[in-house]
Amino acid sequence: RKPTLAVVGATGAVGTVMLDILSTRPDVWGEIRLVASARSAGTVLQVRGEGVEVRALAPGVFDGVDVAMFDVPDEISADWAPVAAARGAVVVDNSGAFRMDPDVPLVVPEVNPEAVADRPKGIIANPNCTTLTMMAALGALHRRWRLTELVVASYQAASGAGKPGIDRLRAELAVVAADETLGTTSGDVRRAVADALDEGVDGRFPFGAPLALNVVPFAGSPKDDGWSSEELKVRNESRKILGSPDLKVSATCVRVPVVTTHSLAVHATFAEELTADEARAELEQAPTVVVQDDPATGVYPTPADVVGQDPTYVGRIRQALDFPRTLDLFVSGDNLRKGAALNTAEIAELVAAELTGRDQG
Ligand code: 2RA
Repeated sequence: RKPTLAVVGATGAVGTVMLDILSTRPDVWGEIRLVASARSAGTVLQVRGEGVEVRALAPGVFDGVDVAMFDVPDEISADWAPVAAARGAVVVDNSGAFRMDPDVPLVVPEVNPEAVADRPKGIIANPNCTTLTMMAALGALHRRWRLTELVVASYQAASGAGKPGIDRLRAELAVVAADETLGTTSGDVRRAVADALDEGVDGRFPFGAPLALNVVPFAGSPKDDGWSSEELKVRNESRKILGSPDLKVSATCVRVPVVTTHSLAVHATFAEELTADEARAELEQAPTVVVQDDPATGVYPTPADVVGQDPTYVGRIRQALDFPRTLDLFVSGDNLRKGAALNTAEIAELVAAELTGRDQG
């Protein structure tokens, strides 16, 4: 029997990509149930070429479900993932609610697939998209040279904030495209966006400042000592996924006016000396990593090219001039695919293989 899958949060930005992924990957699922808030119940969405009616989130929707993928806000996962698990589903959760719970594995299939099996709560967590964007590449390098220090700056797309984030960026872009004088004097973009969109009073812009014609050196919510939630997630989650509790990590998370695809500038230090050529060769062997690295001819990853693709793209691989065990590199990955839906689907497929094997055994 093929396992039954529930997709909770089927109508969101990640949920929409998930339905596409489920329609194009090898089909390991029997029934696929779509679940969302009561507001979306009754909507019919296409998955695997068929219309499926969305059900309202309620305990009964998990009856008979083998695997439940959640892509909903933290507080909804916190309440409902245990409900699904109690009814017998293995939950793969893409919220931040359980990622650092010691009884919940945090899984990137290229790095720590074995962790899937150790899930005392019946819940497996999917990492934050910013961390995930670099994990396939860093995992490959870590296996060979052991990562000891990681300094990153992120370039995060608007869709990290879901559909509202995409809508907001497009609305701001429409405002600035209409006036070619904008971007020439201090505060002109801020005033134009605030006036046109009527909600951007100082300090209340959804991204903290206008995102069109701008970059915003903050992503996530404020935490102690000036850090953002995103920056702390990069640190904590990288340590957990790589199994390196002492890994030194420092991150600066920045929002850029890109619709989808996060990038990171990575400064990674290893226990062993390595050259850029050795690292490039290692990354070329990694099945889900694509190396695009010939800057002299303009070959490097950019979000506009990477969006919609499954692999992690890596370029600008350099040996840091003053640091013999350190590489500098640039990574781009679609934050809705590998950064969210795809990694969740891959984890769910590992569970499906385990359940199917158990049935056969
Ligand atoms: C963001 N990483 O980019 C977050 C979403 N999970 O906003």
